[in-house]
Amino acid sequence: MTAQIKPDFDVIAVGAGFAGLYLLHRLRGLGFSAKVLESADDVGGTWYWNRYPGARCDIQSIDYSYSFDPELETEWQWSERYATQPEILRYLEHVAHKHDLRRDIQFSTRVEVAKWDADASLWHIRSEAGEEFSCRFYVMASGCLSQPKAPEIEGTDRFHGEVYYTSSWPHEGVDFSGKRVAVIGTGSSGIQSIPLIAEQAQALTVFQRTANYSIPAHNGPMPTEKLAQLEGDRALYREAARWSRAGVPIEPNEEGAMQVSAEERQRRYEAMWGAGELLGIAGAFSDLLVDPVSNETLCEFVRDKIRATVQDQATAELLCPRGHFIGTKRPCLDSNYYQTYNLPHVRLVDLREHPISSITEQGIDTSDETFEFDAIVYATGFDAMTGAIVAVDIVGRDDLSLADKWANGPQTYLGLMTVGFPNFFTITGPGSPSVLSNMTVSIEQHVEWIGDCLSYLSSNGLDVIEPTETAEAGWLQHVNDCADITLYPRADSWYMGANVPGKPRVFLPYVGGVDTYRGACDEVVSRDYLGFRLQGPGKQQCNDGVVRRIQPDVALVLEFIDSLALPPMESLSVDDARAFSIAMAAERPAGPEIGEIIDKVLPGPVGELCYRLYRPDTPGPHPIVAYFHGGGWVLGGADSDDPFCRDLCAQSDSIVVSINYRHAPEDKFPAAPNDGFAAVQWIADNAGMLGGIPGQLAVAGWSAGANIAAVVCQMARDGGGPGIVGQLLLNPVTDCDLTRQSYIDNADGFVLTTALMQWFWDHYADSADRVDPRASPLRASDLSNLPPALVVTSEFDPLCDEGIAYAEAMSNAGVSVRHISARGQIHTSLTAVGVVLSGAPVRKEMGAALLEFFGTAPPSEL
Ligand code: NA7
Repeated sequence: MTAQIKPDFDVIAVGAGFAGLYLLHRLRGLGFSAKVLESADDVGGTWYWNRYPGARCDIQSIDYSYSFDPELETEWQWSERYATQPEILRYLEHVAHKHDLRRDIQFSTRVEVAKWDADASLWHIRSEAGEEFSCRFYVMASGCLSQPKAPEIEGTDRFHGEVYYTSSWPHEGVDFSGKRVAVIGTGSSGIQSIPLIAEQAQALTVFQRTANYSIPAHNGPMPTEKLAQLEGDRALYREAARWSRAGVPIEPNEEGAMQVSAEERQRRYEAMWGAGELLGIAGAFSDLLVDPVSNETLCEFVRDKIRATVQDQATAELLCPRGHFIGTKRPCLDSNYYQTYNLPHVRLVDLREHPISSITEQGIDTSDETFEFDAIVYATGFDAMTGAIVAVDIVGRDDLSLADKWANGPQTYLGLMTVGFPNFFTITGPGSPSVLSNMTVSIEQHVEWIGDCLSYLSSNGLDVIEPTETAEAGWLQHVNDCADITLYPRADSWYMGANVPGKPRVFLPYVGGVDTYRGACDEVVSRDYLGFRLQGPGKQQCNDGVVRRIQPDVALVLEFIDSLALPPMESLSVDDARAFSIAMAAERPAGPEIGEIIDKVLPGPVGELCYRLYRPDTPGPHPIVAYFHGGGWVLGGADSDDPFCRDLCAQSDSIVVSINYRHAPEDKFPAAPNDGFAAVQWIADNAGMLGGIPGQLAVAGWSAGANIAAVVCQMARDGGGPGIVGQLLLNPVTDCDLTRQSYIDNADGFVLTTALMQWFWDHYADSADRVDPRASPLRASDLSNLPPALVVTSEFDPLCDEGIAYAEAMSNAGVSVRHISARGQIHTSLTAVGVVLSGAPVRKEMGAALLEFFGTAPPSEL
């Protein structure tokens, strides 16, 4: 129920930085009354507080600018490629002045409490000074890196000298001339300030806990080429930024680091080093943030640069980052950072070797040394992303406190709203691209989304909005799915909350990309605010649901396939379909290296059958997996499933024998299961010769191949052997009934279509044959006494339901069955080794299941 009590303001926002200023301007333009409350005594946010020497943005000024005001774009000229803090602050002051924003900003006002009033449908806000306000909508525009983290060092209050925090630097500046100075912390703030402090100080000692990767900014005048690009067509440039991966228009690189020669890699890294752009680091190759081996090549490149720059090699080695992948902690952009250590009065202290035991009256004691200083500078970072938000006591529905709700990590829908806190928005909140993007682009997107949302509510007689639990849980899952395929979660970074003791270890921003994210936000709106509950006097609307259910890397594959605008496979001739599937297969990564691969033939029921044997790189003999490839009984062969077979071989430490059974329409049903059964019998009889362990035989297959595997198990049971210890059925075809719900829900758009499945059946078996249990194993009258099974189904697969039905039917018949439902996967994605990384955990489980069938412990390296 909502009530129509008029609050003081339509909107109150906290923070007068980039976000709050634009929000105020936007809301005014839309006709809302808005007030910004700001704890500082002027505008600027981050750029108001962080006035330390050397403070600059690490995104180029051209990009780190507002785009909403075309006039501003031309009237403001940046003097440098990477603007200094004073210049960025002047820019924000100019914007505030130009749009007369200060009249609606109340400075020196720190918000202490915000409480939702469910009866009146409004927020009550109270400042630290006890001033009270009310508003319909409450927005935290408080920045992602604005809540300084305590240094967490014993004795900080004992020091008698000067103490400075980079995050709240004195406005009048500091003169370090003739002083002995300590800097604690080597993140961006430390790395930017150290060279300038060293220029003044009599002696500078840097206390480093974790060495960070830094690349030279090569700062200077505005780059003419980039300027020309922007000025050529500003609207186009800004639009490209909005739909880019990180909020800066850069062509993504599709090549992996190990796909090029060592010389080419070096050439690209040198170019990146010369370009001096943070986004260029991750962009040098497509896989730097997902593949440890690729990433390490760049880590070592940077370490070599450090070694070449820093003369004292012991210091150089201490400055070489180790233990985290480059990019997984925010890398830095510097001017003369490493060179500073060549100055005779600059010293580096390694806190890993000798931690600080305490700050003393005179200086700093480490575990092995006593230092005396005149000044200590703390560059120790922030309680990022959530710190500033929960610093306000925000109380939502039913007295729920946001700090309590987020105690185990923030839960948001789109990083914009959170369940239980109606009409409360966060700009660049956790779960949005925020700190992994050019902030100005992400800020503008959020401000505009919120503005549009409030306009929608008001023009539809609605005044309360809150996400649903389903939508929020789905988004959190998606945020984690995106993070989990990257190297980010492995680092102890502030992205993970790891820099603040006791903070839950969760990945805070959204790594799926600015473009993908904007697409999701737009889609939510176009689907009637999907996942939001909207209410107004006497009315409400809710289209509940989850906006991104598919795994992020699967979505990329689908996007790529879409971009090819291919004809549907079922419209092709069999020959063309085969040629096409061979061409597609040739483009994939090869799969892992294994011990040996042999192509040979075995005797089939009517002539020889080709097989490919994959042998692990471990001493044999090994158990054997007889494998049947996918392809709807019509397409495929050893090559089509080669990367998957290599992976299965490596994961299960077993020999995999991929059997090339006869294909339809040349050889229709029951040629395939007959070949399969004969091949499995032959493998069982010849296990020793193949290097296998007699009696240790499992069958496996994917799709139509899993159909054959399932049928072979039934034939072996009924034909008195051979003994099969387990069956691995990946997305199996188990029945000819194409009316199950998954055929309807996933009919189109997920590679294997219902129409294509129909096409396969039409080539494979006549109508009368399709109900034969050797074609539709689900129809067997008896499913008991079959080998233990692992059945894997994929959520977005037309075959999903029949796989589940087969697992259930076998289980009901007393067979030991495990079923894995692969969330967000499609029919083809789990076999896409090296492409769909989100499938890796399921592939690992498949390998583990085979090991279990064989009663073997997993090899130690798995
Ligand atoms: P960061 O990047 O969080 O860096 C903080 C640094 O301070 C980092 O090197 C920390 O080491 C170090 N630190 C923190 N606490 C301690 C204690 N107790 N003892 C020793 N060293 C400590 O913050 P910044 O302000 O530099 O940069 C924040 C972001 O602003 C930056 O990423 C840009 O996006 C802009 P640790 O790594 O935790 O071992």
